Amino acid sequence: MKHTNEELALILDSAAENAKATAQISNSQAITIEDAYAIQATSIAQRYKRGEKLVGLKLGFTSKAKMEQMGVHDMIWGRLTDDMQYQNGDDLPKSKFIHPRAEPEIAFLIKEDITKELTLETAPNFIEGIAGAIEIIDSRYENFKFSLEDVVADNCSSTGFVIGDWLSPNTNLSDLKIELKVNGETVQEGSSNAILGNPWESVIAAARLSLQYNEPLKKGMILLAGAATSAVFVQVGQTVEAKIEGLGNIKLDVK
Ligand code: OOG
Ligand code: MG
Repeated sequence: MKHTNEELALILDSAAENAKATAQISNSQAITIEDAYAIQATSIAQRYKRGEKLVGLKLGFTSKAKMEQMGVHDMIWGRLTDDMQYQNGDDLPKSKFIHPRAEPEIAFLIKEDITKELTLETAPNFIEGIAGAIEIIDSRYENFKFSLEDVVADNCSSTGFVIGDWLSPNTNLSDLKIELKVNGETVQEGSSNAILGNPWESVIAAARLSLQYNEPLKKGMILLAGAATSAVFVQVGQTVEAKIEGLGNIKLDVK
């Protein structure tokens, strides 16, 4: 059966709210990338109606590791709300999610509203802080499988994130060792350079996309640059930790 974009948005929102997987849209109907971003916006509007606030944006598929793991080869962006944020060391209640995965991230804190495209030279002027982070992704689709359009419509699997201590925007981001640990054991390893060659390129890309899609990156908002490594499924009883050279450790206990 074919659905309207509005109907698809409501299906995805309710899959997220009830932690119950839904069928991939692309299994039954073709949508364009424009449809997918419109569905994402309508679906997130349901969260706003429930009182959630937009606190940031995220990029996806900025590294080869992620593109290869998920079989999707274009950069995507999604929205982060206050309800998705956890504090470092928090418990992560697995029952709120369908099949959550964790991935190590680098986060930027926006210092000034970004109203124009940026370059490697100008981007630092718009950044207040840099931090290590973990993103929890939870595709609303069965078996965590999707096309590019499917995942964009599903707000790029966004479901949770936790940010470490904010450090100076002058903090070195070049070739930092990034590890994801489960119960103290390293399960994924990569370099910050895996993120578009330089994580600052994510700030530039996010500025461009936010202007293109008219979702401004404003002072105080968070940007997740996209994972440098593949994501791992998390299970109850695990401690999941991101260790990012120079940016510290970020941890969640899956309960
Ligand atoms: C989509 C989200 C991708 C990243 O950091 O690349 C993403 C997914 O893998 O489910 O957040
Ligand atoms: Mg991510």
